[in-house]
Amino acid sequence: MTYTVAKGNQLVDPDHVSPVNDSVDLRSDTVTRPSDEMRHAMASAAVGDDVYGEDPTVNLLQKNAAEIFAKEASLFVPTGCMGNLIAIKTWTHHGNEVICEERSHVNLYELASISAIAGCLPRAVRGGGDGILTWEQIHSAIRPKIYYDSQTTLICLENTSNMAGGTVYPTERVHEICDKAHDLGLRVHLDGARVFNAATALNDDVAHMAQKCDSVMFCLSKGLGAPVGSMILGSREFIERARVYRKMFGGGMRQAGVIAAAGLIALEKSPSRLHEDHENARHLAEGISKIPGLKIDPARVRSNIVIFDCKTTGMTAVELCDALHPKGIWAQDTALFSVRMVTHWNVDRAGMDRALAELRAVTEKQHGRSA
Ligand code: TLP
Repeated sequence: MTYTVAKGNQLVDPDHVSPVNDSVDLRSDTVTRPSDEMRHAMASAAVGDDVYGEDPTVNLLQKNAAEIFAKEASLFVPTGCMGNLIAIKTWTHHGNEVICEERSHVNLYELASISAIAGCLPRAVRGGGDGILTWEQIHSAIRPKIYYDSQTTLICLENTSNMAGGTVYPTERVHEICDKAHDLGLRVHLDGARVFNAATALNDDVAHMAQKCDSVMFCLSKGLGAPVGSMILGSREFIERARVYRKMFGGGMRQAGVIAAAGLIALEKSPSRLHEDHENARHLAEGISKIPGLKIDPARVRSNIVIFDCKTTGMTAVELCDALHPKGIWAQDTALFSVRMVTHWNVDRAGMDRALAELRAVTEKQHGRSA
């Protein structure tokens, strides 16, 4: 038996995953499928060997991304995980410490590559309930410059903060952290997997938001809807060093223009529609807050991520997700009693209402059972 698909905490035998074509898949915005426009662009993309720097479509994507972020250069990478790892490896040496938020993706969901490959100690700091770090919290985790202490070299910020529920860093906070970090000779990397969602929530532009960050990673393959790919950005010198690590980690792609073509469309067209996903997320959160047994404060939903507590239903998050699944509603457990639903362009308002109706039905059924 082969196991490939993760559902809840479990691994699912793919032979038993029914092809529910009309399912409302809210497990993540990573599940988005490319638009027809993207598919056509992919079919007709001009390509070359990108390891030789000769793929015109990749080169255009890198140029456009760098312009949008007002950074000197950018690099197309296969995944967000690889982008973060390349940035961390480029800024650090083995034995260094990297400050990050406790629930951050680099700390919890990148298979400990920060230690296993970059050789660094993640210095995980608990932010507030919103997962947004303050300079004071970061400052207190910086190691003194003494030869017998491992040295802090990098701070990783995550915007939006995924596991805190898509929360958003105020831009002034990011600027303050960067200024103070730079005064101490530290670098700041932004895991901006969903930085365009953050920009939408703040009504700010990504160039201003990331102006002082030394490097940025953002994903084309989440809310922006491309099938594959992420970008890293920074100075020309940073990107030249990053290119070496991309190759070392096996990320040197050849005729990658085929996927970069979809990325170009994602970058051009998708940011301006993300507000729809945010409105759907707020609608979903408001509906969830009215379902007995489920807890969420809709006012805290700023972007496309909705995380709610199901403890008082008497079901664990895995049980709740498992009960929803046969009804065609797919959600993701993120802790014992915590369920995540992520809105994206493949699920419309009617899909949100279907998810709400099934959530209500499943929790009422459970209530009847335990009454
Ligand atoms: N996040 C995925 C899961 O891995 C949890 C999701 O469904 O949200 N940074 C952040 C903040 C992310 O949320 C993710 C993916 C990544 C990096 C990694 O991106 P990929 O999946 O492209 O390697």
